[in-house]
Amino acid sequence: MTHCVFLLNRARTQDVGAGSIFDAPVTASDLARGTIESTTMPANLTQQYLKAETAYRQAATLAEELECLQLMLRELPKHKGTDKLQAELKQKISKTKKELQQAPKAKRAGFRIPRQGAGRVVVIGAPNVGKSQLLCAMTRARPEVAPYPFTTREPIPGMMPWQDVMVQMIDTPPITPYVLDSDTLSLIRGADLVLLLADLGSDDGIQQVQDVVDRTDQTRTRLAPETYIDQNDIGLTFTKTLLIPNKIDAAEAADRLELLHEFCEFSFTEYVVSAHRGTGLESLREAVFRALDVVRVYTKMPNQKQPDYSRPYTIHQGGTLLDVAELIHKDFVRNLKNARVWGSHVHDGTVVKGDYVVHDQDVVELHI
Ligand SMILES: Nc1nc2c(ncn2[C@@H]2O[C@H](COP(=O)(O)OP(=O)(O)O)[C@@H](O)[C@H]2O)c(=O)[nH]1
Ligand SMILES: [Mg+2]
Repeated sequence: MTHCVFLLNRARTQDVGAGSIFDAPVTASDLARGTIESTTMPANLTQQYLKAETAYRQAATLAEELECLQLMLRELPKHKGTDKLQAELKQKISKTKKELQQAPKAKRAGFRIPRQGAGRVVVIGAPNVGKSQLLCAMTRARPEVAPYPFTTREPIPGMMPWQDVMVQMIDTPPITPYVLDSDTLSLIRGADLVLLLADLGSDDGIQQVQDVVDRTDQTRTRLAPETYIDQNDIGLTFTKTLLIPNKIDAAEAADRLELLHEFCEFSFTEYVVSAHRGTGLESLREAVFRALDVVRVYTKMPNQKQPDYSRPYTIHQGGTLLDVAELIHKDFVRNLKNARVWGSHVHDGTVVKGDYVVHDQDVVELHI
């Protein structure tokens, strides 16, 4: 954990490290379901490995990528089932080292938006589907909305409030069979969730959303109902995606929605909205938060009566008290004796140890 903690160490930013693969290691059942192509035995990757892999996906620089790859190699269980992955990792490490030596410093600086809030959601779609309109409706960001394509040329971040947390939401340039820029791809790769917009306001909407999926399928950054990695091919990632048919207020939108279901065989969960009128946006907000798979934890000092309800820490579902401590300060991790917890799953003030799995909206009082 020493190398990739930069993702988790940003106290008070509610930053979370990764997508839901934390909680669901890729297993033999994924292989059996056929979601992962493989003829070899399952690798049974560990949580530590998957954490490193997620950090790799979200790495902002080549140097970070290299560190994460090296950590992945160290954490990889070494047995027959992981031979191929080991070889690929080693290859990737030496390639990244070379790139690091050659790359002029500016080359990969590229476009970076710092992660903020309980998670990162990236809004994608064909031109004119209403991506910018959705961001305007759900955040205070004001990307330009216009009735012609290619208005948005750069990713634009905003913060979506839901109850007492904020979720980062990013507007992106459009994707067509011919246009898909590398910044958008890396945003998708590092996102906790993708919102794939479909246009119900135009007869071309169905073909366009199919084109977006086909286009990403040609890359190694793909869309899927759940986030996972291909354990036999380290560059290939799948990011959890919700399908958002937009403009349900438009004439003939309901008919187009039926056609969409008939022609596109997507397995994404769907939320139908009108970004313009606001229809369906409340359900979407909640779905976005739930899809992040995080829990909120409030902390309180031993001498305080009330916890600080204004700024919950967010960590992945299944995370422990130690994970919370890590967000606060590394000294808390080292010196944690025990904690008292108030919440829906325990009696008030129950004394627990660091391995206690926190639940949404627990209040914790850490003792060091
Ligand atoms: N009827 C209707 N029009 C919308 C809706 N959302 C966006 N639009 C319109 O669709 C056009 C493109 O929107 P924009 O957000 O710029 O699309 P982008 O290119 O995907 O960012 C604009 O004229 C918007 O007013 C909606 O929910 N209903
Ligand atoms: Mg736009």
